Amino acid sequence: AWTKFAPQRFAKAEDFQRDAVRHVETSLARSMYNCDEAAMYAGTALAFRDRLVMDWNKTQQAHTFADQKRIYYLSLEFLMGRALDNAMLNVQQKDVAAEGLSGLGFRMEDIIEQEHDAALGNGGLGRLAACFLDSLATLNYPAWGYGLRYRYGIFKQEIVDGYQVEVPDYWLDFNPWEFARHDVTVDIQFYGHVDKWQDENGKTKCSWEGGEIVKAVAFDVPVPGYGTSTTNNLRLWGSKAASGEFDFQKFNSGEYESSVADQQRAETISAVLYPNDNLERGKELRLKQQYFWCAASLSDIVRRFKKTGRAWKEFSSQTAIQLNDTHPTLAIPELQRILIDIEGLEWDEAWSIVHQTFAYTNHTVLPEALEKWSVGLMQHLLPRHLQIIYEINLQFLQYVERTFPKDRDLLGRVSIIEESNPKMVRMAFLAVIGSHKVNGVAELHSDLVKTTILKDFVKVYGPDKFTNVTNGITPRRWLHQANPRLSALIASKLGGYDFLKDLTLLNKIEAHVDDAEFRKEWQAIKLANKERLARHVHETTGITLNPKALFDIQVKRIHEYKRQQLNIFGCIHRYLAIKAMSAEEKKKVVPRVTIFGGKAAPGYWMAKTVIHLINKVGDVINNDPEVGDLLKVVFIEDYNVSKAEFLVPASDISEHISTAGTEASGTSNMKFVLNGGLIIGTCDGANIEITREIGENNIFLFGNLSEDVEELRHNHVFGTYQLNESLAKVFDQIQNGKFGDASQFSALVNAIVDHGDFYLVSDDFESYCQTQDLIDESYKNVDEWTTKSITSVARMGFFSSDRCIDEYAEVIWNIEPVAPTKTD
Ligand code: 26M
Repeated sequence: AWTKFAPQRFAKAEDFQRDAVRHVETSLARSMYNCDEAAMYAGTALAFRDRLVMDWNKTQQAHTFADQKRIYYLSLEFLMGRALDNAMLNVQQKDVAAEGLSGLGFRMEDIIEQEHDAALGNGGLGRLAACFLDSLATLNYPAWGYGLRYRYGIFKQEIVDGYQVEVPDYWLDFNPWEFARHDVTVDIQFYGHVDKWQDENGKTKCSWEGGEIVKAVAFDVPVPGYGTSTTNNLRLWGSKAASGEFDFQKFNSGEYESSVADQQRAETISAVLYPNDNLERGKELRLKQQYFWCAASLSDIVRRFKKTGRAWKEFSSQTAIQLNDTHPTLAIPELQRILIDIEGLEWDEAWSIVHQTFAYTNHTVLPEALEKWSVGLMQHLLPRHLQIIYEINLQFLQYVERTFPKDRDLLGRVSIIEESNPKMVRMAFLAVIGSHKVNGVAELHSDLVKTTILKDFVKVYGPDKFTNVTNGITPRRWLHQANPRLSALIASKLGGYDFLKDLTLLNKIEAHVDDAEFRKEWQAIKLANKERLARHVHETTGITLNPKALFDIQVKRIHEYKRQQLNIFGCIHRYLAIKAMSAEEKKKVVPRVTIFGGKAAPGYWMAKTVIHLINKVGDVINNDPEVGDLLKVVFIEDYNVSKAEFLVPASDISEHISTAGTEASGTSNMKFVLNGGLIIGTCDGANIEITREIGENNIFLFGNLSEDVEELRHNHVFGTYQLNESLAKVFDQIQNGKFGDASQFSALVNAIVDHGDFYLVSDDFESYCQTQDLIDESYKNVDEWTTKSITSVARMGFFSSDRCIDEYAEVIWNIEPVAPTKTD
């Protein structure tokens, strides 16, 4: 009976207008005579939020009623981007809203632009979590995400004189998408000590006493699926002081200031996202964040389970918890602690529940990214957890010793505790031991996990514990939302938008590859997307781009292993070649625009130097009249999800050129190909599977293979190699001051010339440049290029995050969807 109050689907534009205007006038207390784009954004968001909320409530009720196994995705990062456009498209009402807005005198694009990105993540790992939430809801899985409600997301990047400057990203001024649940709180303990005693049966018991308490407050964000009423929940925890507004004790005794300071200290826990990508630095506040979030989430999950009245032995058949990298590994000893110290289970029974509940996804094999925490710090912050970790380790090592009695070294190699000075807790090992499945994110990566960092664990557990789930991306955001015209063209050939729910249907467009009209529209869409990007570049940098030029894009975090330096050295090489050409020769050159974007971690000097060099090289090339349109080099400031949405559809070529064996998967490679761009890439991460799907004629691969990397590095260390000649000429120019003060770039050059060229830039340079030449040749043949583009898109169905989530559901979680409730 209550459903009659539910907001109705907007049958016509007027229905939407009525709700949006009502929100502007009542929720915002603004007159429509004084309604700017920001206010209209708010009204629109609130009108759609009303709809989402009804579906969300019904979904949660239905999931409680179904009482099936749930999946909890624990991630310190959710790189959600904007929500409004996605919400309108997922409930399939964007057209109605666009008509309504236009009737009120607004343009849809301008309204969408008002929204601040939710940038609670660094890069690939955080965006993957966001794609997974979209797929989980779309596929009707009963799933919750758990994360932290950072007050500051990833910093905003400004480029000043060619240098990166970091500016805080305060994003919570107006956020209509979150609901503060001030009644859903958890007390989180830190520090203190462990008391040990005998209970009435003579059993030894432990309890964690003293220390300090911080309160976790839940903030819930609705996650709508596409074309379904299922709306899942993303729960983000914010921290605040435990005693509420003030510690009255302190307040009354005149310690006003210290009471305020306590409060601020508590709020610091969820204040800021650590801006490192693939680098671990061992900061105490980061460990506090991790425990705060794990403990709050686990308490919430256990509370929900206990409400069902089921026995503990059913916990792992009702609950799957996925660990997004090792960041939530403390959830393992935390659940064990809850079960034995608080719920009174025996160790063995508790441990079998824990181990059946968790699964761990590894996202990197880079040694500097593997999490380790000093035993001293853990002892101080989480004394009971350290004890439990030691006990887990003891039992594990006893098992290893029994099973492999002759291999004494093995014990030291697999121990959770690294016997270094100081001693360290190896989080990846704890995650492996506490999980029933471990997966990598692309085939090559999953193999490398098994043969390098977790080799000994394959010996201990056998190979079946380790598996691969190749990453995917949501076609809703990365095709339909980012490239509506391409999505519409595909729909026109496929007789509708079913492909957005089953991306393998894309293969049906291959039948139209020779259809002249279709090809013409395909090309026109790419050109229009490039024109839009060119407008953005002109407005933000003053640089004029020729939209007919070959657009070459590399956007991702700046990191030595991703080798933006290879790309910029390649640009210099191309520039030198153009400078040496006659007027006749220049006529044959394919004009090219090379676009970079990405953030460097604030403390990563080498990465910041790469950004500086890109900007300086751009200054020289873009202002050289002898070059003109033949080459432009552009750095896009503050690359983020929203910028990706217009960059990805505008590329002819994108670069995925990591040293083989270093990029676990990559996901932007999938986004670019899905939008009709071709790629230049190494045999690394998901590039390999993309090649297998689309065919090797449709991708430009180059460079050394992963299996040869070790030996090549050896050659550098022992001086048995020669710096590539073309690269040497590039370095000459840099060192001559062609791009400004040479000393600024010496570290970058020396890393290659003097310090072993760890990422093998020199070894791959020749092959990289040759492949770029091949790309130019291929681009000249418009027909051939268009065929490659269409064929590639047709074969990208495999890379939907829906396929990926279905694999997790079947192989790792053993969970089934819940039928959605009817809408309206
Ligand atoms: C560590 C310590 C302190 C602060 C942050 C970190 C940290 C943050 C992110 C460490 C690693 C982080 O992410 C690793 C990552 O993003 N890996 C990427 O995961 C993607 C999704 O699976 C893959 O596609 C990328 O190849 C992989 O680099």
